Amino acid sequence: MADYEMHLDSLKQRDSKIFDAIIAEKNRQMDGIELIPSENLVSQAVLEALGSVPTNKYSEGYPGKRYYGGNEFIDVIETLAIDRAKKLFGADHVNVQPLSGSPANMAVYFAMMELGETFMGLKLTEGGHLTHGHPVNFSGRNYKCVQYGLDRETEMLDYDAIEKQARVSKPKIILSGYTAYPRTIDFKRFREICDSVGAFCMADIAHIAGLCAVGVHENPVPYFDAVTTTTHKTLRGPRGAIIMCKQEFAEKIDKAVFPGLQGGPHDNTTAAKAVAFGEALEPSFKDYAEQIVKNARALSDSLAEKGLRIVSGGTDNHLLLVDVFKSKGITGMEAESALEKAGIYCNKNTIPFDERSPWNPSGIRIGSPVMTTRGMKESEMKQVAEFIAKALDKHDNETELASIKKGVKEFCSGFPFYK
Ligand code: DSN
Repeated sequence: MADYEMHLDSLKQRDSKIFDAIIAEKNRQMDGIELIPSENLVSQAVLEALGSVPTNKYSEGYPGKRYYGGNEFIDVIETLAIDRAKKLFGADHVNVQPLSGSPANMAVYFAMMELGETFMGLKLTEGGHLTHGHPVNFSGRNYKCVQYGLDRETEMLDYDAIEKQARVSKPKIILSGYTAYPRTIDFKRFREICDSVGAFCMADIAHIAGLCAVGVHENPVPYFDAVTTTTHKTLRGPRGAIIMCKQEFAEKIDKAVFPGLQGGPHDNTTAAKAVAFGEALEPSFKDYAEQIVKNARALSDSLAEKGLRIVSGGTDNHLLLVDVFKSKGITGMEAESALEKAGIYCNKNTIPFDERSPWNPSGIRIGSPVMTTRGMKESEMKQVAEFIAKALDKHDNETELASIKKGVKEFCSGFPFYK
């Protein structure tokens, strides 16, 4: 654990307003229970790489073939990031330049489809992502997107139904991998479905990448055509993304990233990605990933015991969806707001077949990666569930919520991370 403020001395002197806001944000992160499943806390080494001099450099192109001089050491950094990601996921080819998850998905579509062609992805309201074909997003506007859904009864994927839909719509790409799906994904089945209709087999494993890297969730990388992931969720790296693909698609995908969609990569972020991949290659990362799932299950069980309806009846990964509308008669927005006042952070989320709008849906989405990074285990998840249930019960009582927040802060002080 490093002294966070010590590294910001110059900033403190140069720009106290930004310094104060950064310290306030650091304190918020440390004093609260962070349950947003797409967030994590990076190591001091990752933070240091992010705040380092490669941010000054332009390096359009790829290692050994750049459009600017002076890239000798940037090539070392990017090659290390590529090699570590290949080893971590068993990938043939890795592009480490995508600036984030959306451009990574865009690059694969751009490489593998013509505008107007058809692809399949899961509906946003049932756990997919905006870039998986939502009509307001580039993916839904530029391509013909056939959206699949979940089974109403189980609230899980129905592979037979997806296969039937694929036979009818004959998509160019079938995309699996989700942002709000608490269950195991049968990637092998997706590969079979793609093969049966001749579709390009793609996954977006942004949420579960850290689990896939160490076999805590099935890893699709070795046998899928292309897999995208952000690097900052369960993978616990800097904000950014990578694309992994079979060698035969490497040239097309690299060209789609640069010069197709992006200019110069963010080399400081590439350095931080390399550091995070190095950390994920350490044996302790597997313990971390296993604990993420144990903690999510413990949280799910404890919340269910307190009468909260957990979508699909539980979780197999790092996240769960809670139907607060049915369980407590409050909306996802009201729940998110009450929890925030109690120092507990989550996000409102649609649940499958939600009759409410995405802006004020029936559910909340919560996850265990951050609290697991802080060293919490199953017994602490019971306490977290206590805090959540109490805050939801007292959602309209500001005094009670403020008092819970004090308890949350004290509880969190037992699990320090950034000093
Ligand atoms: N915004 C991310 C999430 O919270 O799941 C997905 O990109």
